[in-house]
Order: sequence, then structure tokens, then C-alpha cells
Amino acid sequence: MAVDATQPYDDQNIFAKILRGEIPARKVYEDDWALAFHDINPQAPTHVLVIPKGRYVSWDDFSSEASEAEIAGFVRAVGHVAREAGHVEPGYRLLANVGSDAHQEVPHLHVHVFAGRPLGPMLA
Ligand code: IU
Repeated sequence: MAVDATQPYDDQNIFAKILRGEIPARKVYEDDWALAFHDINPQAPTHVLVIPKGRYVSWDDFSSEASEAEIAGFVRAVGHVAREAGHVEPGYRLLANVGSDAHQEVPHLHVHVFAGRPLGPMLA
């Protein structure tokens, strides 16, 4: 079911459980600010999700409430994951769904990193 991006943070969401180590994930990167792991239903040869360690439902509360250090740390982690995967050329796509119209399914901010094939034009 799609997420209402205005809901309070739910500590029982699946990505919170992954962060706490209660559910396994195929991790590719971790630092003080972020965790990255392979999506369980990949839509491209590389499909990694990067999540902040803080309790944020979506890009909306993250961008308005996170500290400068959290924002900088998370943005750098997303860049690091894409760069380490070797996708700066021919490129990659970043995507963050927010709320029900965007079909956000998990109520913990995640940035999708897609790469490894031509990704086609951006969806409307
Ligand atoms: P969305 O942007 O919220 O729609 O994307 C959620 C993604 O989380 C989607 O690509 C799922 O395949 C992925 N995912 C996952 O990797 N592990 C899980 O346990 C669950 C969803 I639930």
C-alpha cells in the first residue's frame, strides 16, 4: 500500500528493521549517515537503495528537518554508492518517491540508484 508521506515515522517499517539488523539485506555500503543495499526486486542490473540512518519518512521531512550534517552525509553517500559502482559514465538515475501519487511503498526515505542499462526517458 502506498505511503502517506505526512504520517509520523513508524519504527516498525521494514527499512527501520534492516537498519537495526533485525532483517537481513544485501548491503553494499554503510557509514555514519547512510546504509545502501540491493533492492529485492531489481529493475536494472544495478538497483540499490540508499537510506539515511535517521528517522525520516520521505524526502519531504528529511529536506526540512534533517541537520546540515545529516543532509551532507546522506547526499555524499548516494554519490559514493553510484560512483563506486562505476556508473558515472554512461550514467545512472536517482529516484526518490514521496507519497501516494508517487507510489512510495516503504515509509523510510530511500533513494533508488538505477544503472547498468539504458534507462529510457524519464517517466512523466
Ligand atoms: P518505493 O519507492 O517505496 O516504491 O520503493 C520501495 C522499494 O523497496 C521497491 O523497489 C522494493 O522492491 C524495495 N523493497 C526492498 O528492497 N526490500 C523489502 O523488503 C521491501 C521493498 I517490503
